[in-house]
Amino acid sequence: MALLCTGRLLASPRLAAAATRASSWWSHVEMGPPDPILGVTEAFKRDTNSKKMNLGVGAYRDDSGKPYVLNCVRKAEAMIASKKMDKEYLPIGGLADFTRASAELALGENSEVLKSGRYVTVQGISGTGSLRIGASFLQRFFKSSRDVYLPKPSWGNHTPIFRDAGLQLQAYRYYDPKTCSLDFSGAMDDISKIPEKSIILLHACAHNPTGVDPRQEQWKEVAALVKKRNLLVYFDMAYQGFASGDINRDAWAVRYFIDQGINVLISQSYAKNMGLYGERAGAFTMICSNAEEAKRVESQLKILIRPMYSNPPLNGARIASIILNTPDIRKEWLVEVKGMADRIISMRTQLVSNLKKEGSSHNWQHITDQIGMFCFTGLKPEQVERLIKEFSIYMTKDGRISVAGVTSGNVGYLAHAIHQVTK
Ligand code: PGU
Repeated sequence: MALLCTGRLLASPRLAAAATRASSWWSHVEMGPPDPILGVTEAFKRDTNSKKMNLGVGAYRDDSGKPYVLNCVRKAEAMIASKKMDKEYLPIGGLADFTRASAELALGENSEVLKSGRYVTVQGISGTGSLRIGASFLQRFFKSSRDVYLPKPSWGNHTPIFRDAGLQLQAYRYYDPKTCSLDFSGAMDDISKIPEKSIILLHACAHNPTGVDPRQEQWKEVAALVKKRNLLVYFDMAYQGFASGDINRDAWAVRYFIDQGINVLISQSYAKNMGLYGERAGAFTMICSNAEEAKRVESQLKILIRPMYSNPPLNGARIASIILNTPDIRKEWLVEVKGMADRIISMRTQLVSNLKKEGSSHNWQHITDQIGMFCFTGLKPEQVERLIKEFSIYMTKDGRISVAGVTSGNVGYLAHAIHQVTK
């Protein structure tokens, strides 16, 4: 009180503010940096240039640059509205029709795991929340190690997700900036040295941020190695269908590992492949040794979830569940996923041909070789800075662009700008 009174009497507003700060509970709280990915959108929104482009966040846009709501989603929403469904709490583990269909989507219809029931799937708050459930479960029950090995580089949020859950982050080589492609021998070498019974995170497909995935023969070698090293495998599958346009092809690695007897953990997201970003629909699956073990694990997952958010949100899971479980709508969804993946692939080709037209002599082949939502351009931080400042083209500092934000209307402008900063 005395301090506050002094603050009011001070002549300079700056001193008064400092005095008020000193008297606060939170005077020690420092200003944090903006988020490396979502902060890009904030900066983009402030820009008034009519040519501005947001290639930061991985969110799909149609060819006129607009957010795209899938037709199958509109249909599912109409069904929900017409049935006048209630708004009761979901069970702690989420909507059963949704979790069952999610497991089936990841594992494949004929999976032995589904038949034997040796798995548990709970609904999560999209991909991020699902990863966090897994991280917390590992923190509580994985006794042999605290270490999680991430590919270098990985999605920026992986580090705080695992760190905040109380685990320690380590890395294995993954990407070779010299060739803009997979450093397969580096990855194998590093993985072979990971202490036994550690945790390794793998991107199931469409690796973020590099757009570089192992080929099937390479995946086989990785599977043999992690089995030999007895590593716990955690798959982040945020882009099923988005890499190749085919949900089964994109789940190949996950299914192969399971076929090899590797009991993996899987996080899934419907943000990208159903365009349900803000609905926060996702799932977390653990493959167990048998159905009885799965029941025990499930009971503990529920105990873990209950004090975090009690039970998950209803609407997105309902939408996804209708899409996955209604044959006609599911068919339409598969066509739409392929449409999104194909548009991205065609933008990659157009970007390269426009760069050639501009007269760029660099080798841009990696733009078309890479897959999924992102292209890891190889642009240096100072070139990224110039693209933002001089051209209002926003992207993350590491030179990643979300190809989903490129359209036939702006690909020419993008190529021109990239050429200007790289020539
Ligand atoms: N895992 C990976 C590999 C991702 O790229 C993302 C999203 C997620 C999980 C989580 O997505 P959910 O929205 O929680 O389902 N990454 C995008 C979106 C923006 C962000 O960073 O959250 C990106 O631009 O990298």
